[in-house]
Amino acid sequence: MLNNAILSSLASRRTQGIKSFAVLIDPDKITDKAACQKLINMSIENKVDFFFVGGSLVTDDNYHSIVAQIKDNCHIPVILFPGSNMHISMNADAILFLSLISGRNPELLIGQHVVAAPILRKSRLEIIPTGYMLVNSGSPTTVAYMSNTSPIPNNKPSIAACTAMAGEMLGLRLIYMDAGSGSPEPVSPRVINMVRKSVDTPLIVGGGIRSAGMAIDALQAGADVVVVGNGIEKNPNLLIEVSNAVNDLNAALNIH
Ligand code: 1GP
Repeated sequence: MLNNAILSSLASRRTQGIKSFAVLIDPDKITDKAACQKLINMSIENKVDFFFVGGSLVTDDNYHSIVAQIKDNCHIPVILFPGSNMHISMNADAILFLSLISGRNPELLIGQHVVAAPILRKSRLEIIPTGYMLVNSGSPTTVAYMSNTSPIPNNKPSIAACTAMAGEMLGLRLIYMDAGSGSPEPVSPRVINMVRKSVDTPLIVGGGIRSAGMAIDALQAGADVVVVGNGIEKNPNLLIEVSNAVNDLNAALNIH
C-alpha cells in the first residue's frame, strides 16, 4: 500500500493554516558527525518540522550516513531532496519526486524518474510527486547550471503561476519554488503570492532565505513550508530565529 503520511500531514497543515519550517542538510557542507549532531540537537530543541537532505551536486559520500544519523537520533521526518537518481537513501521517510517543471530538460522532467521508479517501487519511502520550479535570483546558481535549465524570472509572476497550475493539472501534489541554494535573493513575495492564488497544493519555498524576516515574508505571501540551508550553515543561530518566528506566526494565527 502506498504510504502518504507526510503528504497528508502537509495538506492538513495547509488546510489549518499551519506553517512549517524545514532545515536543509547538504551532505557536502555538513561533513562531520559532530556538526551533524549539533544540528540535529538544535532542530529537536527548536521543534523543526522536517529535514530535507540533498543538493543538486553531492560530491561527498556521507549522504546515507547523514540520513541514518538523523533517523537514529530523532523523530523529525527526513525527506530526500535529490539532485539525481543516485540520491536515494532507503532509511529516509520520503522523497520529493521532483519534476523540474520550470525547465525544458527532459532528463529532469521524466528521464531520471524512469530509472529511479523500479528502485523506489521496492522501497518503503513515501514518494511525493513534486513540481520543482527554479526562480531567478539575480545570479547563476549551482542548480541552474547543473540542471541545464533557465529559471523563471523573479519579476514574472504570471509565468510562475501558469507553470504551477500546469504542474497541479498534471497531478503533482506539491509545488517547490526554489531560488537555488545560497542565492543572493529569495523568491519574491509577489511571485509566491501569485502562485499561492493559482494552485491548491502545499507550497514549499526555499533558496536565499538568510533571516527570520525573509522566512516570514515568504510564509505570509503564501508559502506553507520554508526551507533554509545555507544561512544556517553560516550562522547556526538562524535555525533558532526562524523557528521562533514560525512558531510566533502560527501562534498569531491562533494555532497551538
Ligand atoms: C535550496 O531551497 C534550498 O535548494 C535552500 O536554499 O541553502 O539558500 O537556504 P538555501
